[in-house]
Amino acid sequence: MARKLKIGITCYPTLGGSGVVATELGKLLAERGHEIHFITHSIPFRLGHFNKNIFFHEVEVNDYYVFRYPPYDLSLASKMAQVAKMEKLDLLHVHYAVPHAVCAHLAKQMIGDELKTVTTLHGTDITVLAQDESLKDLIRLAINKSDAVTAVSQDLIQETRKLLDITKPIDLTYNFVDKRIYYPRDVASLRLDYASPNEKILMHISNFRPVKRVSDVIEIFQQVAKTVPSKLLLVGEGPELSKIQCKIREMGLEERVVFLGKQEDVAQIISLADVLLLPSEKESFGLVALEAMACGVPTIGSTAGGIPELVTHGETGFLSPIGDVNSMAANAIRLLTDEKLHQQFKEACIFRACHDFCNDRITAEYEEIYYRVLGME
Ligand code: GMT
Repeated sequence: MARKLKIGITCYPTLGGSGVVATELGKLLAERGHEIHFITHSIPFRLGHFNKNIFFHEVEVNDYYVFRYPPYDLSLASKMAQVAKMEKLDLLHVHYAVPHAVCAHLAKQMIGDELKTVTTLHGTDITVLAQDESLKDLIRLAINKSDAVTAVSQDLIQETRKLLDITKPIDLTYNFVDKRIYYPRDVASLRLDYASPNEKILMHISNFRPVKRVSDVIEIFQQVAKTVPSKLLLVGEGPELSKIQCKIREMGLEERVVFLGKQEDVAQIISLADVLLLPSEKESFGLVALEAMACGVPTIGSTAGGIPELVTHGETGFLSPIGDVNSMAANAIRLLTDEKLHQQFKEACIFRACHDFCNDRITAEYEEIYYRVLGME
């Protein structure tokens, strides 16, 4: 049996799907007997219960008076090296090229080549940052210096190659959901707090950044609400929130839209929905669509980035070109007015999430990559 590993994990601990995936992966690896050391600026928000194999090392930023900007990245690199040395880490698995993979490269230079580094690309580090000429060389360096690089969709691999001219192999490792947490919850009585028995629930969950096109969500809902008695539940918050609130008032939809703000228990909330709306402009994977899928909720969304690798058009949801709100609304109406079709989609969703994106399968894929970089195949 292969030896258990000591793994350092760095991610953005407080927001977004990348932090969720990194934290859940750490927890699953710990359950499999590996020793996991999170090296981040605060405790990852999904860390949850105590586990004897999980450790947290806080990165504290030096704020000397000569620093105009406190250098978080240098503090992180030093902390990575310090933890790697003290805990005799086998490898660092970092989520996001900039700055995390750059810091891991610096840490490796302090420790030596025996410390291996694995970088997972999640999207905006490539699709947004790599468009900036001033950052391209840095991102390329971070990728080329990693012992292994993974990306969360085939689309992101292609984008990375195209934008950065990278020839190094990139492993495809899809995001996953823990099937012990993400399954259709019994929310019959909770549902009555949001919608009457004859109403359908549409839901959108995001960080309300412009790339999520939350305006499209409202326009889709406006069309749906004309023919289907329904409510729209909006979960999350972010820069576009007040603009969206205005739009909802202007359209006279206040009575039919409910804002839930940021929520922790996504599985419970998503189970309330009949469909999830994800009309994003950019989406390297779309973790929320997978969370919905595992809870039996089909997605009506765009064909952006990696969404089509996750949502099978006509089986687990319907996809339309970015910005085509008429088509998205028509698809939502079709699903919400055909009970038999909706039930069929729901079953296909649960099956696909369990088989293709389940925690055991993807965790094993990451383990395989770790053993490969350590020459322990
Ligand atoms: O979508 C965001 O704005 C958050 C971002 C993040 O840093 O978590 O999400 C990215 O990583 C997720 C996990 O791999 C993916 O599911 C999202 O599709 C990806 N977002 C984008 O590509 C815009």
